[in-house]
Amino acid sequence: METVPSFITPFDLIMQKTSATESERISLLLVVGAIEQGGRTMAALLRKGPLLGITGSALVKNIQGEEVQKLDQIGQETFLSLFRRTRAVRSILSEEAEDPESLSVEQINPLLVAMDPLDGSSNISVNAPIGSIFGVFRPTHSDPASPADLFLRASSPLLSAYLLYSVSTSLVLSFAGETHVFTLDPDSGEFLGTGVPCRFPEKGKIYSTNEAYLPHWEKSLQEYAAWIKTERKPPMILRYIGALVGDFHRNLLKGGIYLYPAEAGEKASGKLRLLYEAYPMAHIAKNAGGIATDGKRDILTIEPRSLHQRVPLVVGPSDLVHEFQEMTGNPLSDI
Ligand code: P6P
Repeated sequence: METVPSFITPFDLIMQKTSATESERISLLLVVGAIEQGGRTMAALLRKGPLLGITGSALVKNIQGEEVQKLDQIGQETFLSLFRRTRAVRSILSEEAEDPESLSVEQINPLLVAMDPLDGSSNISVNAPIGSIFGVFRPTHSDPASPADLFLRASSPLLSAYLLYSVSTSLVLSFAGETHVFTLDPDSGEFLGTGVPCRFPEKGKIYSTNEAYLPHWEKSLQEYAAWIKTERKPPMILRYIGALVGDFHRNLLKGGIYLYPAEAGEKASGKLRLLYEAYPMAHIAKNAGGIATDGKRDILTIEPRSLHQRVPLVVGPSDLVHEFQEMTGNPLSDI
């Protein structure tokens, strides 16, 4: 008789771990439930996007000065309303809004959520992979800190997640020292995973970066980019989707390093945001046997100075990140 594979759900993962207090676990379940529901909603909208006339530009710029896509706004409103309904989120920081939004709470241990509701939205109009990224933090102070202070005092994420809208819809969750991959069953609406923690493969050969900017990189990075294609044994191959979640996910499953370095000029601090892109991806990577740095330090040791602070991002399996750090003169001896 054919054995049916046994799957777990994100609910099972949260319930299995004892690293959270009972009340905090309830808040986590509510927040993860909101992420799942938002994933189902966005996946359904993206599948029909071109037919609904929602894949284009909203003809406005966000606080980052970036052109907003209609689905960026839809993603923002979708996740915001779902988190609001949990009554378990004290404040939300989003790439799409300058200031955090404070929400009414009923749970004893409410949480903080930092999110990029739709990352890589320039891929929407060409039907290429995009994602949503979430960092869930425990408020470190019960005093009436300002919403901004709550995030600036946040420690490492309690739970991190991303949704990848692609051939299938994946939900990757990192919690209590493990990273797990779940896949949306479009028929049942459930996100199902094997229960086996996901780990980066070693000796990966993929690097992901936009080499168009190479002339603006520091010399040591230009030399690294040349070395990995010529003298390194084996040489590396370039794969780049233009959406962090898509590039990271392929690298997580096949073994690869993602690089978005600082550049001379307007990207002197890099492009990606610390609180709702670099932190979550660093947390997910760490619990999958990887590391994220800003080229010099572990991302998770960087204290945020501002809500939308940008950082250079190097993230991937430990062996490839250590190799990068060695080759660019910043060895990571202690991590
Ligand atoms: P570029 C998307 O805008 C994003 O923030 C990441 O998802 C992606 O990896 C990067 O920027 C792409 O940037 O400059 O190569 O288009």
